[in-house]
Amino acid sequence: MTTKKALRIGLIGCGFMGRTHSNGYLRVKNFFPELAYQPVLKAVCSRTESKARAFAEQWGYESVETDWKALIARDDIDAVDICTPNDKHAEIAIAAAAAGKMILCEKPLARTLRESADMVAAIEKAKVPNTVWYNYRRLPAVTLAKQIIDSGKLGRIFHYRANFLQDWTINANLPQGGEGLWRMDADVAGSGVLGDLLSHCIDTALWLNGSITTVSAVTETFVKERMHQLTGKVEKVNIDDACSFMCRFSNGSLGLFESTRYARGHKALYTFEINGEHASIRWDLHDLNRLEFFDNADASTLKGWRSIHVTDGDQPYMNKWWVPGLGIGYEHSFVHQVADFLKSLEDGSSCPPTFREAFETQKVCQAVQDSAATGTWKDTHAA
Ligand code: 4PW
Repeated sequence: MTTKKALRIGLIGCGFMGRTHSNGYLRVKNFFPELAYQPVLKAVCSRTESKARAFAEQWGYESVETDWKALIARDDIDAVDICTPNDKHAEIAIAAAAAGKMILCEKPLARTLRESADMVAAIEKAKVPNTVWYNYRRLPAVTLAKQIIDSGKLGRIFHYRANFLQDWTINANLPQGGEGLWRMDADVAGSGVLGDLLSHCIDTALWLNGSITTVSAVTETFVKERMHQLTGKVEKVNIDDACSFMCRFSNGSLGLFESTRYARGHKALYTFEINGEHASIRWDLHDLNRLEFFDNADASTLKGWRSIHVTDGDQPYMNKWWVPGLGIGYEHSFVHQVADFLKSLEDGSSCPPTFREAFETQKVCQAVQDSAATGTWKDTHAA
């Protein structure tokens, strides 16, 4: 007999992100036993019933729906988790908010700034708990970076540098659109690497280093036409295959961001480096339990980059897992986000980034898009 309060989840979409979130819901109770709420996997929704049924069986959902509106209408769902392709985020979130459901929305918030603004308005009108799954914030080493920066150890910050590199779309014969390839279709995704990859870098940067004021960007689409899986025709490719931008932060530091799906040899390399007056920090997703730290206050004979293996119980989230020296992985960032969301329900706090906070990332993305289109610097507040 559990004394926990149930948070009844309705998951919409059962792709890659549906799996990462479901895994988070399933594991949280074992590692965060103190939480008052416990997720109950009530229903999963996919347009294809056989897919929903197979997913429900694999992950333990009690029931299936094939129409997301039916899922939202159910009285036995407390929270709607949006894991659909980006073109459905706004419509579902606005309807779910109107139905009084809590919402956990996969990133990016939406395809456009307009859609994002409507989502923020809907959720704030409904006053329902909400969060956006920018999961990398909740890797222990990234959270430790936040703690170090907030403690003032870096002093004045001069530079923020981030990359997100992949190589899976180099093949010119790869089709666009439809099952598994909607990220290649601008009508569905809204953008290419900007929304898919750089949005992560922007979210982390805003969290660690504060707001971005102006941007100057370039984008490129290396393969101009691809077969569209749904129409069977060769169609123009409208996503950005690569996107780089430089920017100014409101704290006076300069930023440099690059993302591409054409960096041969890189599968998902997310890195950032921050250079301050007194110290620097760098992090690499491929070695995600490690934070590198250079402190100019060290004795001159000992000065050098420290390699901090972030596995100690005193470090963020790590007292929940194994014993010092034993690392955790990508999946745990989602477990942590579930845990933080459940905690926020207990104490009435928010679980960042909320829709309102993720809207700031959308503003930067819009300014980047506008800058690349016009070849001029753009203010993010004008976006
Ligand atoms: O959100 C991103 C995805 O769309 C992920 O963090 C990495 O890049 C892995 O897949 C894509």
